[in-house]
Amino acid sequence: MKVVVLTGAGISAESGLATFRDADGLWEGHRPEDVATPEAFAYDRALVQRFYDERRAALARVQPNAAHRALADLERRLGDDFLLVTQNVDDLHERAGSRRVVHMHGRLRHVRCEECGARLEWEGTLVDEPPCPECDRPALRPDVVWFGEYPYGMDEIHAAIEQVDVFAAIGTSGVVYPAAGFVDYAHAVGAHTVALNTVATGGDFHTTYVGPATEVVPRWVEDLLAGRLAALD
Ligand code: BV8
Repeated sequence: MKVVVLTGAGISAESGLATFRDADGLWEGHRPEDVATPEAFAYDRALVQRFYDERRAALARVQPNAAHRALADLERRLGDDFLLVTQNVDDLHERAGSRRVVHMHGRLRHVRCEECGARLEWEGTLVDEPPCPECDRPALRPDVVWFGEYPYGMDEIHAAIEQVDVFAAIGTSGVVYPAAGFVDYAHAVGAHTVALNTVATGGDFHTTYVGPATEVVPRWVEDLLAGRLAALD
């Protein structure tokens, strides 16, 4: 049984990280178009660098939750038949033990050099415009995918969904594309689709678990594995 899980900001909400849309459309007090586009970066580089510096620093103050851990357990049980695709730029999936993670919108603890293209792990700040360790020029930006930029891992994601039996979307409002379109692709290949969210989201899923991720994700993993074991009888 091949499983693909897509996670969004909602899976990290109970760890204390702000979701993208719950705070009445403001994101840490900013409108997304003012901080998460190349135009915003060109217009006010320091504001955008500071926005990501603050979110990168916040990672040190939060921990993975039971939902992140349940997905790491599922990966250990399914191995290569499991792929975790996340829209999140936090590292909570990895810190919970997930290994096969596609960060389609990039990662907060990574930076990219606009001059030489180097992609590097980064714990510090960027607002002070530090020199790129590879080419020494002050051209580092957050290694995240902004609106209008091409997401990472699309080939790997499409290859996995082509073979998928179960597709689950966890803690995502289904507003941002191309991630929001993955469920349609899963339906087209005959997969069973599941939404896990505090609200019954848009998008037509075969099954919906309504509740906080720390409750419904462990429950869904248990149901899935039990069903899987039954399927092997
Ligand atoms: C692309 C990274 C071409 C940075 C993010 C007009 C002009 C230009 C582009 C477009 C346009 N119209 C449409 C587009 C495409 C655009 C888009 O979709 N725009 C939207 C706003 C309409 N997309 C793009 O530009 C993408 N690139 O299209 O390139 C292309 C086309 C096809 C194929 C390939 C390439 C790039 C989009 C990436 C933008 N970057 N983030 C950063 O994070 O700083 S997006 C940002 O939104 C975050 O990544 C976030 O994860 C993501 C999605 O939001 P969600 O994760 O769903 O979070 P949200 O707050 O919305 O929802 C939280 C959910 O959790 C809610 O449902 C809530 O009920 C639930 N919840 C809350 N608490 C809990 C919970 N659930 C469970 N338990 C809880 N406790």
